Amino acid sequence: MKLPTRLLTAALACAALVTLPAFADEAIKVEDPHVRLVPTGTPNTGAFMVIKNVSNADRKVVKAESPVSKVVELHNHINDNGVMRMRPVPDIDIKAKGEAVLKPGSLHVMLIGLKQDLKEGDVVPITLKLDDGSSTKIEAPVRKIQVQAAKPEDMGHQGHGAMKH
Ligand SMILES: [Cu+2]
Repeated sequence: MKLPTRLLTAALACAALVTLPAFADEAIKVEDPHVRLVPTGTPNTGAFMVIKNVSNADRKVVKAESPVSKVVELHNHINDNGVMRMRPVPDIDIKAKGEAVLKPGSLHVMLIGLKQDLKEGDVVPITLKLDDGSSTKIEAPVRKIQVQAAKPEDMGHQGHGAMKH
C-alpha cells in the first residue's frame, strides 16, 4: 500500500520541478522596487528599483504602467547649471547582463496624478514594458526615503522636493 503512494509523491515532485524553469526565461529581474512616500495631497511621486537584464541581449524599458496614477513616465535627472531637473526619457537602456539603477536624483518611474493618497506599506503594481514586446509585473511597496544630510550638492534635491516630486 505504501509503495504506490511514495511513487505518486515522487512523480508529483518531478512535475513540480519541471514547471519551475519557466520563470528562468524572464529577461528582466527587478530588485528592491519601492515608491517614495509623499505627504497627503501630493500629486506625484517616484518609483525606484534595480532592473537587471539576465539575458544575452541588450534590452530597453520603453514604457511603464500603473493603475495608481493618471500618467506614468520614465524620467531622468539632468544637472542644468547646478540645478537638478528631471525630464522624461523615451526609454531606459539595460545592457545584456547589465543593470539599470533607478534611484532618487537619477532614473526613476514617475507617477503623475495620483488617484489616491499612498500610505506607507501600500503596494503599487507597476508593469514594465520592454522593447522586445515582453513585460514584467512588479509590486513596489510605499516607503519613506531618507533624505541625505545636508551636503552642498543636495540643495538641488531639496528644491526638487518643493516641486512636489
Ligand atoms: Cu520625475
